[in-house]
Amino acid sequence: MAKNNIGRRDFIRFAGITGGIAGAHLAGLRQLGAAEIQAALAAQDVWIPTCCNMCGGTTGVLAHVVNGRVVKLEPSSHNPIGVANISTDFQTLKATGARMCPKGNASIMSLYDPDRVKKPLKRVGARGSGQWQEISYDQAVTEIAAKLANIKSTSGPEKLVWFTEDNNFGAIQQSLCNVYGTPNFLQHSNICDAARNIGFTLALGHGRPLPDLRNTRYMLLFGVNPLGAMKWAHLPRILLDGLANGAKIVVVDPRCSETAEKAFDFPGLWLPIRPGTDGALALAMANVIIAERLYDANFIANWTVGFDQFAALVRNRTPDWAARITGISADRIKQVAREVATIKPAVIDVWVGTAQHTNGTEAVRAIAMLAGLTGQIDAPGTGVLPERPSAKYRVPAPSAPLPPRVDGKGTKYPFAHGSGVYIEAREAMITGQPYRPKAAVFVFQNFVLSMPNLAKTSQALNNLELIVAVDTHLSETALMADYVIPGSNYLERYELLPQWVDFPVLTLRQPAVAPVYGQRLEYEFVQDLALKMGHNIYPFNAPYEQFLDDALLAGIGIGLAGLKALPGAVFIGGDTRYFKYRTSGFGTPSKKFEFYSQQMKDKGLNPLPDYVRAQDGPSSTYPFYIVNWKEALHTHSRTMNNRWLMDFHGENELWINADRASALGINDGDLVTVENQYGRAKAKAHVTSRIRPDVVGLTHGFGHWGLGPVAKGKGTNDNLFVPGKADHISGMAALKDGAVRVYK
Ligand SMILES: Nc1nc2c(c(=O)[nH]1)N[C@H]1C(S)=C(S)[C@@H](COP(=O)(O)OP(=O)(O)OC[C@H]3O[C@@H](n4cnc5c(=O)[nH]c(N)nc54)[C@H](O)[C@@H]3O)O[C@H]1N2
Ligand SMILES: Nc1nc2c(c(=O)[nH]1)N[C@H]1C(S)=C(S)[C@@H](COP(=O)(O)OP(=O)(O)OC[C@H]3O[C@@H](n4cnc5c(=O)[nH]c(N)nc54)[C@H](O)[C@@H]3O)O[C@H]1N2
Ligand SMILES: [Mo]
Repeated sequence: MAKNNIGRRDFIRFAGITGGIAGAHLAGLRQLGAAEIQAALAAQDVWIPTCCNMCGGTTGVLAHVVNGRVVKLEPSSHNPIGVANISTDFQTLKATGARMCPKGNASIMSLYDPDRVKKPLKRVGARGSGQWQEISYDQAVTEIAAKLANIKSTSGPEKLVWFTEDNNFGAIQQSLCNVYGTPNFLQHSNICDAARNIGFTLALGHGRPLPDLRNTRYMLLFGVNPLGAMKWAHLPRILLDGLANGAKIVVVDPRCSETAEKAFDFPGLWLPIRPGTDGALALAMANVIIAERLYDANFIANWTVGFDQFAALVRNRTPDWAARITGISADRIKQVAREVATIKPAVIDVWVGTAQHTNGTEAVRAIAMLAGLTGQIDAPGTGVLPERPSAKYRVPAPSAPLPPRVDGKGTKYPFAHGSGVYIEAREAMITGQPYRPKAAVFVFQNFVLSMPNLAKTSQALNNLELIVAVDTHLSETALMADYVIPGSNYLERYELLPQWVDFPVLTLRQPAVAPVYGQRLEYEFVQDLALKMGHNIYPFNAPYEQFLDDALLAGIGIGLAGLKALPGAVFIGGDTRYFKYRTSGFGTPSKKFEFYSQQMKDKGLNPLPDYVRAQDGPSSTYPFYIVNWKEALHTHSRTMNNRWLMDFHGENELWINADRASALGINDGDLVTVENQYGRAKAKAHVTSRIRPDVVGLTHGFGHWGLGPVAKGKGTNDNLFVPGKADHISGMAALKDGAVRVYK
């Protein structure tokens, strides 16, 4: 069947097919074997609407399944992720088709990767030696349950620390942690964009304004590269549409990223900033906007608090002051300040390039102040505050009051992100303060490669009695485990996904094929483990689909079958609404946009977003800043065994400025040594004028010694060189701090 002929009727038909399977699920599919499920799907030629998970972007895709195998993925125009984030744009653009990225296209190679973990593995050699015994699933669950029960009774339930990804099956894992009695349920946002989230939350009471790039006239982008790190597949499209419509683009980035490059094709500027200094740049822009009275006096009078205190703070945060810190000239700072305050609407956005430093939250807050000064919030063509429908999961409450957390969330880090503080949890494994964890479970997390400072991670993990990894591959984290449980590929499982667009959308990830290796899915493993530990209660003893069905009914009033029956299995709850603060206020304690934060003051923190230096920068011994980034062909540390993607780009290169390289006798393609007090490794030099002279950098996620034979030994691990501290407000790992020396 040609995909172009897919209409609403076809989607209902597909939904019917998968709906049939779900019906069987609800009637007790857990008793059906993989072979039967396979048979049910086999001999079909269907397009199943689902959502990609090659990264966290959850693009809408159609999986073409022939004879029980996925043969092709195409973007689904029923899902706004891949089309546009504003509802009217979505309605206009979906007729022209949706977009997906190369990683999504290569999903099949991850699904059918011959190097996937196929059977549960038990460690037999020394930790990390890679010696395994294949064991039965039942033996694995039984032994893990017994060990966890023992740790709980002898040392206390809080000695278990559970780490997992954010999008996927979090509620069932939270349920298990609750009944087990550990408060230490952590999710990966605090190694992702937690500082962005907390910075915006402190300023405007919402953690995720989303840029309306298509309808804007000015884009001021700090530390974000939508054309390379496509957080969502529609971002490149709406950004390019915005430029084609005449918007001007200014990109603040120490290197000329794919997005910064657009400033050479369209009206715009690349501002090559010194890493970790974005906060100073934003404060100086605020200085100009206030001194020249370019602010939105009406918005400030009606919807903000603390303007006077903020104005007093930035009075001597002048362009000259910031020029010395940032390396951006005072004239440029004045020019951009004047433009962003007068060319409206303007998107003022910031992501992890700025946020992943020890001063990340303050820098994000300072940038958010520019949106407050200019009133560019929740209006068309600005940062719009999304409203998201949610599924309401029925999570069992803890049976007893939970002991204190191990990671300082809410105490040492009063404004820590909900996902916890990985850096502190690891610290506790090393120091035993406030107490020493004994067990860690990693579900869909490559802690070893994703966390800064490898030496610390190794030390921490070696102190644990029990490590369980649920992973599709023998990642570096799985290699440290005592038990490895085979994970699933997204094309094998369910998920309910509230989407990050500016109107309420909830979409379904659903199985396109049965688990390829007949393995239990992650959520089934969690249920099995809970049952084995004696928790014969909901939601562990219900079919997982029932849990989702209940959550959907409670959240959006339609169940799983209802969601499947919608075109593309996409629920749309309304249109984009603007200026929501005019009716309900901002989500801050004062209900206003806060230039001054009383809640920060109350916790002994600076109520104003002043500039503080990032903790780790260059010295005479280590003269280069080292930064890192994402690239369009790879996701974090997870795609480096994907044969298609590795064919396109099989290693990361160390970008180094041409002048500095020539002074060091380094030519393009040379193998160089990168080193600092934390690590040393070889890297292939990419000599370019597209990076500041005092900065080197590389794509994150390479340098594997695990994952699979394709990944092994390719490229360089950026996290070897990152000190491994946390931002003191959000608890966010500072993944882009650090300095190195480079030699041939
Ligand atoms: N220095 C530096 N460090 C960084 C970053 C950076 O820019 N620089 N980026 C940070 C950011 S933004 C993030 S979000 C984090 C990401 O860090 P992580 O959340 O750890 O993501 P990945 O590195 O992709 O590792 C995912 C692991 O899960 C496995 N896996 C993949 N798909 C599945 C699945 O469907 N099921 C199961 N069970 N396992 C699966 C993979 O094999 C891999 O081992 O890294 C952070 N770390
Ligand atoms: N292809 C692809 N897309 C992805 C992902 C992926 O792994 N691969 N991961 C997804 C995830 S989880 C996330 S969080 C997003 C992140 O999306 P982005 O925030 O765009 O992520 P990065 O590429 O890490 O960083 C953006 C830019 O910041 C620059 N930078 C580094 N240090 C600084 C600094 O101090 N100041 C400034 N101004 N810039 C700096 C880098 O050079 C880089 O070009 O991407 C998402 N999209
Ligand atoms: Mo991330």
